[in-house]
Amino acid sequence: MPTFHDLAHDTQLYEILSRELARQRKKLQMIASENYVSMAVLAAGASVFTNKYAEGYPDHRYYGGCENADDLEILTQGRARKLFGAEHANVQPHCGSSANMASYFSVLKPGDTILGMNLTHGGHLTHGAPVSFSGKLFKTAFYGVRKDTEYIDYEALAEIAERVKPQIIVAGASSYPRIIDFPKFREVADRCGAYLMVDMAHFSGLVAAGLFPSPVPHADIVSTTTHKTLRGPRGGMILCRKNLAKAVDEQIFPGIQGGPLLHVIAAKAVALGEALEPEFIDYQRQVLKNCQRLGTHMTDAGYRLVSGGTDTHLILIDLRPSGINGQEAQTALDMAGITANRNVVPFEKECFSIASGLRLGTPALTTRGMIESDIDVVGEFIVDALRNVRNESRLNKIRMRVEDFIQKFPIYPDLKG
Ligand code: DSN
Repeated sequence: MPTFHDLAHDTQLYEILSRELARQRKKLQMIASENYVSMAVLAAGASVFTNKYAEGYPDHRYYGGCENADDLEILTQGRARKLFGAEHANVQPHCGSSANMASYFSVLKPGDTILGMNLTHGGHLTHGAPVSFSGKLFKTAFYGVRKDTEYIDYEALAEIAERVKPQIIVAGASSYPRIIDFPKFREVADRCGAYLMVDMAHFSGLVAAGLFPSPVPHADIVSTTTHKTLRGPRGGMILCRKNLAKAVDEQIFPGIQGGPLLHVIAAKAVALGEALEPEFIDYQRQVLKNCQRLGTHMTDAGYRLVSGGTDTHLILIDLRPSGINGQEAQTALDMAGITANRNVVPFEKECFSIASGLRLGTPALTTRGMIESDIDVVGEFIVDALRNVRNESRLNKIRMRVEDFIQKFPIYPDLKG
């Protein structure tokens, strides 16, 4: 496997990579959409497949020399289908956005209507936000959460769907900490004759482990990224029923992408293989236990969790009662050696760049081997930092304690940087 030392002649790049490795090692990674891949995933991602063009699909390529690329893609598709019980898998999307774009293009015409989750209630940019291609090319309508419970308002969803008659309904979110009722979405979609698409990027690892309801039996199309709870390389994937396979494939290539990133597909194959192992279920169980514990810790310390808790790998803290905003919290945590991201909370007035919430996730810390008792320690660091956002010396002291604590959870011990 190539190592950092193969880069030693490029001192500028070597230095940046070394710093990034050190950052990932010594900070508490709590961005809910990040994880640490295995050495095997890293190795596949750095493999010689990076040299190969393979536009097309297995047995229908536009280049010679694709026999190994074909085997690789067939293997990866098979693992994806098996893991999620899907009829068809396209493993070529470079990212979640291109997976979503191809999903829309396979069943919609420009000007059709997407009904997606409101960005400020936890939805994603590509679910119809005006700044995204999805909001520029399509008409949009949005559902959200109830003000009282902060759970998805399924009644309002049904009413809006009835009124706007969307061609597609998108379920799935980036900062919604609760189980999603896919049969209910299906019912609503059927009633207005819409396709149902589920973007399971955040929780696809939990779905793979059987710990979050699978959208696959209910949705026409399921998109995902591969690098969040699924713990693979950065990339995307689409699962669909057989009747949409051709349309989806044509929209990825030649519709919106050129040559597939075969080295990334190789890394996806490794990650999907890992997700098929029984240990992956244990891992995801621990992700959930850790997140429950983190939620309890924060609630006990007086913080308000959006929807009152979590069923998933993430919690969303409403910071308004504590008198600080999301930007201040994120900056203070960073100084304290904790990486997280600010996030808007439902019905708030702040702009996205300030935000009133803080999103925290446990996938990466769990990969490092942390269990509930470790999460208690992490929770103490977080609370200490949030109570001292303007006290630089206190934040520095917390960072030193974090750096000491995290040494018990080494990551990439064989990588030298
Ligand atoms: N940007 C991702 C996240 O952090 O949730 C979603 O794609």
